[in-house]
Amino acid sequence: MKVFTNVKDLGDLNAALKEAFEIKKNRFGYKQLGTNKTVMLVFFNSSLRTRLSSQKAAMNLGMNTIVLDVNQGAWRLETERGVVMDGDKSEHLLEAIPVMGCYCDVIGVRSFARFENKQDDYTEKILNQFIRYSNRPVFSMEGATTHPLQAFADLITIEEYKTKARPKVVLTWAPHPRALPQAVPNSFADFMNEADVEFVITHPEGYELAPQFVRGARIEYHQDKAFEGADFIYAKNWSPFRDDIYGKVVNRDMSWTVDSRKMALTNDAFFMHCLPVRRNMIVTDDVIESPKSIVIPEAANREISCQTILKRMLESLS
Ligand code: AN0
Ligand code: CP
Repeated sequence: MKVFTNVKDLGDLNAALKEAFEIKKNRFGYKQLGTNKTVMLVFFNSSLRTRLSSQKAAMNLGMNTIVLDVNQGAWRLETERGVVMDGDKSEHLLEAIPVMGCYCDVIGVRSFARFENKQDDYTEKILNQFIRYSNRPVFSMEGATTHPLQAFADLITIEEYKTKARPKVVLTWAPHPRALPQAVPNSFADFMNEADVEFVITHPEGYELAPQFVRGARIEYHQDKAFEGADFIYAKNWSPFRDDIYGKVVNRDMSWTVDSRKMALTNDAFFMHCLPVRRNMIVTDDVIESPKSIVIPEAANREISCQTILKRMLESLS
């Protein structure tokens, strides 16, 4: 595997899940693969889970890890070609990326949507430069439009907790004070559309996600109706994709917060969220603390999704 940015990069999804569960049972069984190999984790944005789970996954495989927080200690990077660099940026990505590639075998990149220019975000301007110029396999640790390590971990978690062959999975928008990217819901939809689940998305009008991720999923604008009979509730805030309101907060309707009244409409559903979560905005304390909340095992599976990707990337070296 040379690139991991979306579900298609996994090939056969059932085979990928099988591999993930084998790794979970025997996470130190592949230590030889990573001996004398180095992964570089490049963060343009904050992280708790991705940072820690990726390092743990690399350790399990016997790899060394270098972490670079671009905004802390590195030179400020210019990302636009053709700019006269007479401002505050000392180095260009076009040199920085191949230099980073010299010191490692695999690269992970976190680079969120900037919401300055929709086209720049949706063409993955930063991540694609790493893919093009690093000369190394590159995996997304949340790009501008996708967060595939999260969605793969989410799918692993749903496989573990489901009690029927084809569960109903509902992705619900919920309010948040700041404009958040669409990467998590995009990837969740990307994966759920390929998985054997009944997939429903619910959100206020104006919050429609990009069609290439929604594909054939059912959209239900009435949140209560969407929750009926659900086996999994996956909550997430995102900002609008629509051109005229792209990346803006246009709705903070607290009636969309996931609470126990709404959970009572479901088929005793499990509650999921990628974290970090704002309590009593996205979800009430009692729901996230309930026995049906699986946010912690979901986060634990981030180690497994990342280890599966790193293992495949190591196997593709040489
Ligand atoms: C980010 C997001 O919504 O994309 C990261 C989630 C994994 N969340 C925040 O910035 C709060
Ligand atoms: N879920 C997730 O990616 O969390 P972090 O932003 O803390 O890495």
